[in-house]
Amino acid sequence: MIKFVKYLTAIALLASLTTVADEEKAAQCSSQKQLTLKIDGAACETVCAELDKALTSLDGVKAESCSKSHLTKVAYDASKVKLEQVLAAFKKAGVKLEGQQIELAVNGMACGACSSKVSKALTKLNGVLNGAACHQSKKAIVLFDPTKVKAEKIVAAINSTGFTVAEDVKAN
Ligand SMILES: [Cu+2]
Repeated sequence: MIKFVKYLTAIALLASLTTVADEEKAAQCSSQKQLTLKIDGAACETVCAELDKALTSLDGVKAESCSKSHLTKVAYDASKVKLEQVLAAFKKAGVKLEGQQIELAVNGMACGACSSKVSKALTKLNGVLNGAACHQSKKAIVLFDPTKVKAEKIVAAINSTGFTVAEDVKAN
């Protein structure tokens, strides 16, 4: 009988633990952000490692830099750290940050004229450093300054051309 009671207590405890874990997960979802940042083409493996160290020293930040693609993938908790702090870590590590990069799936582009229409709309935007759409891959790759323009505005610019972004970018 005692064993049975212990068993029940364990289940109750387990149930309450799962609830806490779920709540934590929900909170993480709302403040968890992911960024892909383009870095200086001169950054070698050692520099990338230094950069990752500077980034992960921040509370709630995970980072992985690739010295081949020159992209740094950063995941951070916006309730613990601000974007400005993330960007400051690049300065601290002595790495020139070219901008934030997003890849968007765009519906409706059928030929080169379509993709150049999208590309034009992108490069016209203030804060966009480079925007290129391709009708073959049906994608637009945009490099921008995240302190000047938001991903939502980039999506709106694409949608204004008559072609539509197929995904939600709120996570960016
Ligand atoms: Cu076309």
